[in-house]
Amino acid sequence: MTRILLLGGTSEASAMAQALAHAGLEAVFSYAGRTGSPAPQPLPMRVGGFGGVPGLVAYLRAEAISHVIDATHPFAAQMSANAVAACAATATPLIALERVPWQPQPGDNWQRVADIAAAVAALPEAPARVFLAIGRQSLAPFAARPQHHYLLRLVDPPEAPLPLPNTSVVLARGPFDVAGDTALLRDHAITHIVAKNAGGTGAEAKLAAARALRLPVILIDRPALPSRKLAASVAEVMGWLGHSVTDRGV
Ligand code: 3Y8
Ligand code: NAP
Repeated sequence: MTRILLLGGTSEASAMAQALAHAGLEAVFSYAGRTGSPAPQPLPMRVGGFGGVPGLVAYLRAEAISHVIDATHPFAAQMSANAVAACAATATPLIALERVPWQPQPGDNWQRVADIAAAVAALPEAPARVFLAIGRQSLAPFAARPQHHYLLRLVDPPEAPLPLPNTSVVLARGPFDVAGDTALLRDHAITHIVAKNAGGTGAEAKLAAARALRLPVILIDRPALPSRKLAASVAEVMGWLGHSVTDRGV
C-alpha cells in the first residue's frame, strides 16, 4: 500500500506534488508553517513541525507512511537530517529530490562563503547598499554591520522589529524573474548581493540580474547533509516509486 509523505516548501516539491496527484498516488504534502498562507497543493496538506525525530517516527508509524520524499530546500538541513534519522529508525524508504548548486558563468563576480557568519565578514567596511536575499530567519548576524543599508525581501510582513537599523523591505513570494530583479537592484541602487546557493530556478533571477549589472555576489554554500538516496528530477523520483510519470499516458 503506497502512502507517501512529501516534505515540501520548494518549487520542486510543488512539481512533485503535481506528478503524484496525476499518478493517483496517495500522498500528503508537508509544510513547516513558516509562511502565513503557503501555496495550495493538489494533495492533502499538513502544516507544522512533527516534534523532532521522535515526532516524525511517530507520524510515519501512525500514518502508515510507505515512502518519504524529501523535497525541502537545501538549507532546510534540520528537516533533512531528521528525515534520514526517522526513516532509518522505521526502515521507511527515503529519497531526496535535490537541485544542483548554481555554478558561476562568465561575467559573474561571486565570492563563495561557507555560512552566514562568513557572509557577514565578507561585507566591505565602507557603507554599502546590500540586497540581503536570504529571507527572514538569518538576519540577526548582519546587525554586526549596521553601517550598510539592507534591502530585504520577505514573504510575509515582519511581525517583530527587524534586527537591522537601516533597511528597505519588499514583500514577495517568488519565483522571481530577471527583469523584476534587475529593476529591484537598480531602483534600490544596490552595490552588493548576499544569497544562499539554493540552486533551482525560483531564486536564480537575482544572480542573472547581478551579472547584467556587474554587481558582486556573496554566495553562501549549502550546509552539509547526511548521505541519503538522491534524485535530480521528478521523473527520477517517480521511477523510484515504481511508477513512470507517463503512467497515465501523459
Ligand atoms: C514556507 C511556501 C513554490 C515554492 C516557491 C524555491 C523557490 C520561491 C526563492 C529571494 C530568495 C528564500 C525563502 C525563497 C524562495 C521559492 C519557493 C523559495 C528564497 C516559500 C514557502 C515557504 C517558504 C519559507 C521561506 C523561508 C525563507 C525562504 C524566502 C509558500 C514561499 C529567502 C530562501 O519568513 C520566513 O520565515 C521565511 C522562511 C524558510 C528563508 C529564511 O530563512 O527566511 N523560504 N518559502 C515553507 C514551509 O512552511 O514549509 O509560502 O508558498 C517557498 C519558496 N521559497 O511552490 O513555488 O523553490 O526555492 N524562500 C533562499 O533561497 O534563500 C527567496 O528573495 O531572492
Ligand atoms: P529547518 O531549519 O531544516 O527545520 C527546522 C524544523 O522545522 C524541523 O526540524 C521541523 O520541525 C520543521 N520543518 C521544516 N520543514 C518542514 C516541513 N516541510 N514539514 C514539516 N516540518 C518542517 O527548516 P527551514 O530551513 O526553516 O525550512 C522550513 C521550510 O521552508 C521547509 O519546507 C523548506 O523546504 C522551506 N524553505 C526553506 C528555505 C531556507 O532557506 N531554509 C528556502 C525555501 C523554502 P520538527 O523538528 O518539529 O519536526
